[in-house]
Amino acid sequence: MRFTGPTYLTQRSFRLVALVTFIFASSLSSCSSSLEEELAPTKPKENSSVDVKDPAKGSGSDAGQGTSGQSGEGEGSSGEGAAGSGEGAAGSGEGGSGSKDGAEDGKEPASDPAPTKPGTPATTPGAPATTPGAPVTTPGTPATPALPAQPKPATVVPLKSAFDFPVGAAVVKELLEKPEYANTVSKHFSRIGSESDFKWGSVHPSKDKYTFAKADAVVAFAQKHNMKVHAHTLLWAHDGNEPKWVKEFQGDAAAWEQLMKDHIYTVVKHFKGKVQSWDVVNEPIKEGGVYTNSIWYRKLGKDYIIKAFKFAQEADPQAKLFLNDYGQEYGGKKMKELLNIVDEAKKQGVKIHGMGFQLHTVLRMEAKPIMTNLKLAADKGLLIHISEFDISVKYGMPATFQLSDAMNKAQGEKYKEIVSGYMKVVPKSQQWGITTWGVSDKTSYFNKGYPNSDHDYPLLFDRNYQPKEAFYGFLNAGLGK
Ligand code: 9MR
Repeated sequence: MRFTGPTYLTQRSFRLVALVTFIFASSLSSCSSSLEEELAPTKPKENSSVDVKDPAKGSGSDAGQGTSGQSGEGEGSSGEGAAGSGEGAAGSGEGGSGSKDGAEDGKEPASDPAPTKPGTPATTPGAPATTPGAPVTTPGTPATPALPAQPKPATVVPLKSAFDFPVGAAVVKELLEKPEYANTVSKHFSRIGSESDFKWGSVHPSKDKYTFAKADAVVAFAQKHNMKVHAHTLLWAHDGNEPKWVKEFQGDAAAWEQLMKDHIYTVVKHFKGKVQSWDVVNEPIKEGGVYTNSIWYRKLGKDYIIKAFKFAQEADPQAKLFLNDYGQEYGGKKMKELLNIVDEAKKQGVKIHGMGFQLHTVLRMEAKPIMTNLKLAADKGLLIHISEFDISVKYGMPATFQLSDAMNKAQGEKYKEIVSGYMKVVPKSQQWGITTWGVSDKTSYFNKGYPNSDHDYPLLFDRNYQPKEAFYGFLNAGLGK
């Protein structure tokens, strides 16, 4: 669907479209859930994270359809200007262009991969957000304001040097073997995260087998370079991400609880003293405050979340434990329910230390509502982690889209705005830090598995590991420039 502009819509229907679009944006921004369900390969990889992003093997799923199912359940936005102006976002999507690499296998995609099928609509994780009523642009002609370049120091200073909280990058073990990737990570980041090496499928591929080699290698890299470790994730409330053997496990509720406990105990204890913080549960709540219908929810009810935190706390009382989700930065019932879980856990004597805001966002998303909701969580006394940060720019762009100078600068400014906003609204003692979801655009998650996805530029470093305006925007937030 493509809208030519608010002129053709009544104010009311435009708002409705904007809301649906925003909800769509939120669901896609997690780059998970239903899209992954659609694209899930039949066989999970042995001893690897479960890569469910292979549209070439997928069903020709429609990204729009895949996520609009979720959006039907909820109200999404807090109504603080978060709603997107939908220009073709709702329901757009195509059969997938074929994932190029991936990064998890340590193969980097070609720097200028072949464009996706000509004529396919461009979709992107996330959707544009402007204030309802604002003019809508035509795909291919983004209204990117002309902004000045970021001030730059004479030499490239380490990003981490500008911050007194940890600045992290989520890495992929195999990519750490590549010098340019490894050097960028060790020079600029003070914390390491991991895209998938700690996930259930990676560390616990069959009932009696734990495989820690990959995650151990990530931890060893961090130790060598004096970095902290934030591990992701003990449970992902989405069936596509637990291995087949878990889904096929038979037993009553007590047996399921034991299964979860064994996993959490074994994994957390293995990394005790080496991993400072964990995403205990990832993405438990959907739009509208609805619980994600995962196997854990079906077998144990909503209390599985609090139980998971309890087990993690018992396994390592020193570790800081996070509830990680996407889209709650726009408030609404989703945010409310996440905060309810925190309160309920407290009542039960279980501590949820922090909230992870993934913040896979897009260039035109407004920063203001994000800050309102970071503050809301901070006001609860939670540690706040921006846990999977990136800013996608290719929404509505053709498959051959190259990052323009104007967009590069606008992205730099957006990084600066969000990072400085975080520093402003989150009290220092609650700033758990900011982690980007990857290192360079070359190996960004968003450059694999999505239609038209080889042409996104969401991260701080370009395909040659050179700092972009995004890097300087982030840096300048820390330097107060
Ligand atoms: O970036 C991760 C990708 O490499 C994996 O294939 C995928 C499935 O395990 O998970 C991606 O990471 C997701 C993260 O675990 C949770 N939030 C959304 C991230 C992007 O989908």
